[in-house]
Amino acid sequence: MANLKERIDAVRKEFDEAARRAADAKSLEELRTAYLGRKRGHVTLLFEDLKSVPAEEKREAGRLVNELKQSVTVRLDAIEGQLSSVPPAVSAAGTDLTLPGRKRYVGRPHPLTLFEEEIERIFLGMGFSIEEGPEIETDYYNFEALNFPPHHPARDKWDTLFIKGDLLLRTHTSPVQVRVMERSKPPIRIICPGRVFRRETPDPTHLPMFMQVEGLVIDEGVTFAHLKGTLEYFLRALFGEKIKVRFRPSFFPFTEPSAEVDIECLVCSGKDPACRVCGGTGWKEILGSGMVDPQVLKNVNIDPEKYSGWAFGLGIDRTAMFAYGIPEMRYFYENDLRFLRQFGTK
Ligand code: 2NL
Repeated sequence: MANLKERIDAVRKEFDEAARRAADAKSLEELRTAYLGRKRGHVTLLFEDLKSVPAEEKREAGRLVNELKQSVTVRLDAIEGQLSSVPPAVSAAGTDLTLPGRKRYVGRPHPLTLFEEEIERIFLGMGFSIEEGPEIETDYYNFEALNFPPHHPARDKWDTLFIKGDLLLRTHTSPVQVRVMERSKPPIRIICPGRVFRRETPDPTHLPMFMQVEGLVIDEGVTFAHLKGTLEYFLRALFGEKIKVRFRPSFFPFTEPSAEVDIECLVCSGKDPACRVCGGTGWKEILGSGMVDPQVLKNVNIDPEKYSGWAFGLGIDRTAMFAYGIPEMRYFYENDLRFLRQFGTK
């Protein structure tokens, strides 16, 4: 009997230690089998040993073994309850499962891309096609073909970064139009969107790199009336049917006559003499345009006696700033998601 008591105590001690290490369902099940298993469980075997205990001590010995079985069962059930009700805060791999998940953000087009596509949609609807070309150009395509003689002071307004020899960063997308005129026959109806570069000190409305779209129409019998009608239609499609549009005489080396086109100030409608956007004039310049200079047509072997055309140029960044009421051109290029997320579909 003393022998059996010692073994009961030893089994209890071993079980207590093993129970402290049982951390998952698998080790719990192994523990249950090891102690309560029908044939070879440590507790089960103690019941076998009862048979050899003298009759007068059987009662007390039976009580002790039953008590052990009871406490082992209760402890195993308690561990099982804990494992199923409270998920561990830190998984086996060391991940803290109580932390909030990481949200995935869906990308969307850049606001300048959206605005460019809006402009493209309007011109595509009028039968124009879209052309692209290199950002690194030669002096010929960027200046000479467009009627800027070498060293002419008119080039100062379009100063840029020269790369090597006569390679430079294009100051407008006109060289794309020159290339199209060289390789195709009228009628031509194209727009050329893209990145352009100029020597500028950055400020809220100027950057040395920005986006431009130019357009060109060449055919027989094309007049200034076509220029006016098409650009008015475009501006109404972009800014709304009711917008007021005006044409002012201007000068560009590659068009004659030339005109700048203004729309009424969307911010103050001409009512604020101190308006930051229009300077109190009530008008905002949106684009430059004109009839293609006959010399430019000659340069690309199009006969100016037979054909005529008109062209325009518009800054995508500055027009998008005006359309959306953005005070800083740099916002477009800082990649701050708080700014970018405000545009396009949610
Ligand atoms: C402006 C003015 C303009 C053009 C661009 C052009 C292109 C060829 C021939 C003739 Cl190939 N003209 N482009 C014409 C007038 C104005 O842009 O202020 N842009 C922001």
